[in-house]
Amino acid sequence: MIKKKVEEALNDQISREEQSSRIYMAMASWCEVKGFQGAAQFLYKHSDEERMHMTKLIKYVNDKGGHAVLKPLEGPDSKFESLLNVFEQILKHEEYITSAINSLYEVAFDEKDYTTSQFLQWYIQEQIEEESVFKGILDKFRLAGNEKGGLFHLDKELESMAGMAGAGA
Ligand code: OFO
Repeated sequence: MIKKKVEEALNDQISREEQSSRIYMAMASWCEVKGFQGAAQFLYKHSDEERMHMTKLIKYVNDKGGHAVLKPLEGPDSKFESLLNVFEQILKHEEYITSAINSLYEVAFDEKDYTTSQFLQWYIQEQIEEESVFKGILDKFRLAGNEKGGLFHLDKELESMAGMAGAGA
């Protein structure tokens, strides 16, 4: 049976993953109406991946004898200054998620819940990969900023990343 403290910390992370999914869905929608079709596809896919992160946690909590509970969430922003601003916000958000996952790992470890610590390894690895993907995209923005049609090419590249297995994971 999972300890209450660990269950509560996991439930908080379920909310964060659900909120991540909503944030990226709202960003995808903004990109779509602004004509950034590649970025929209990339972010719709990323939103789906966050939902998968949420579902994986829900199933884990329930499987361990706890009860995964969904909480009310704030509405995400729906307007952005620019495409660059969208991706800057994503990296900031992912850095916040990384620190939340690290704190969650500490709770499980301190409670001597080594099964949950082991389960969370997947999320720790996932955060390393996500931060690296988004840092890479921001590097491309820096390069594209000086080129004519740079944003158009970047949007095309995001479209092809959306089509690759594991892109934006
Ligand atoms: Fe962005 O990885 Fe889950 O939250």
